[in-house]
Amino acid sequence: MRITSARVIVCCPGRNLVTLKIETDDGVHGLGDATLNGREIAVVSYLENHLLPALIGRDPAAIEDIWHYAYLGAYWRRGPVTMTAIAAIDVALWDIKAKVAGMPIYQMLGGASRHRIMAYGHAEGEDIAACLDSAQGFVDAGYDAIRLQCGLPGVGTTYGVPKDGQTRYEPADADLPAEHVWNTARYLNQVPKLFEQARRRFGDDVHLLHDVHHRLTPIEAARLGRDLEPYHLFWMEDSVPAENQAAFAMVRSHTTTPLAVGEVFNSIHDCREMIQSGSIDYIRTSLTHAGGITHMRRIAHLAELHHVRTGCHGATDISPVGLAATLHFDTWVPNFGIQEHMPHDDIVAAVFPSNHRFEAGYFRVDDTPGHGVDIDERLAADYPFKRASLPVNRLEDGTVWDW
Ligand code: EZ4
Ligand code: CO
Repeated sequence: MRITSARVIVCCPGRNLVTLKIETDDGVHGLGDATLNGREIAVVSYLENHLLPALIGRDPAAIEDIWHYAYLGAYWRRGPVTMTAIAAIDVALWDIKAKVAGMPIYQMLGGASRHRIMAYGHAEGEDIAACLDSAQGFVDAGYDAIRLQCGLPGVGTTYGVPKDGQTRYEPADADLPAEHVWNTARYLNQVPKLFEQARRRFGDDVHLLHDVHHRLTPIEAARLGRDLEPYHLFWMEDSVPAENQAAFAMVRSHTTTPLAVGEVFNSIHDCREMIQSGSIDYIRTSLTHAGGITHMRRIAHLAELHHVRTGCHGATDISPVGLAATLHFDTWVPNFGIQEHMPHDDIVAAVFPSNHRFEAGYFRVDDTPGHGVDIDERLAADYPFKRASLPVNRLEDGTVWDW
């Protein structure tokens, strides 16, 4: 069996999504997600100009060999663009291998460790009351885990809070970056109040999560972790920027609030030190941005040795193809923790037909051979690429800050 074609399909059914399609002389094809939110065309170019021409004529079954050919063959290692491009190839090849075997991908990995996948929903609101009302909807729908994000008094919109008149903060839709304002002191005072009220309203049985989105220094994160301890969070995510992995050991030494990190990582080397030092509880690397199934397995195995569980990134910039591959990984991975979930719009679901089910806060993976998602290329062509940028954050004095 040989690869006969490999091409990239870019579409924007409400948000930009990049898909790699690999075809073979047997007529079997595989799909991989190559979406890097706000930097989509960099990955398209990397694939089209550098990686795809070298795939033609190769045996699609040689996944490890092709992975290392792309990774070592670049000479220039790692980075989100490279690792997203490699992930797209990896997932498309796993899709082909599993289709040829007549099995869902999770069976190829070693079989199911669980029959359903716990996911957390995103409750959002301009203020605490609006966020709690949003969370009530998830409680009523049967979710066992909810992420809470709310706006800050007098600060305008911020990460995780819906834009005026909309129900969700995603997707990025500004041609050039919107600018937000950030105030750490108000944030540190607001978040514990949000969780205090959430526990009072929803009781102890629901898992509550929060995403700091990299905006604190280590000692500020330590304070927030401590202040949140009475409300028993499932996790506090991305509390500090993680270029300095040792910062997490410092946060860890001050608080028992569980720590999650990793959606912006793209390789095992980005999290090795913090996993091995016992500084985190959940690793959030996404299969789409960290080298696909082949590399995520390595991260999960390292994590398992150190009591770290997975909590894969699953915002809507992970396409239905990337999400499906993640669901197979989640079904197999022994040290599963939780899966992030934001529903894709109906039009995205129409472009990417799939039988995976989501009900009352849990995914159930479908047994179609491969990862189980296809693309309607004719429909995709009706939604051409539109440049879209993530926002930029500034302090009130104008200093650029983490968003
Ligand atoms: O901001 O995926 O935990 N989820 C997140 C996401 C990220 C987006 C960026 O593209 O932090 O909402
Ligand atoms: Co996050």
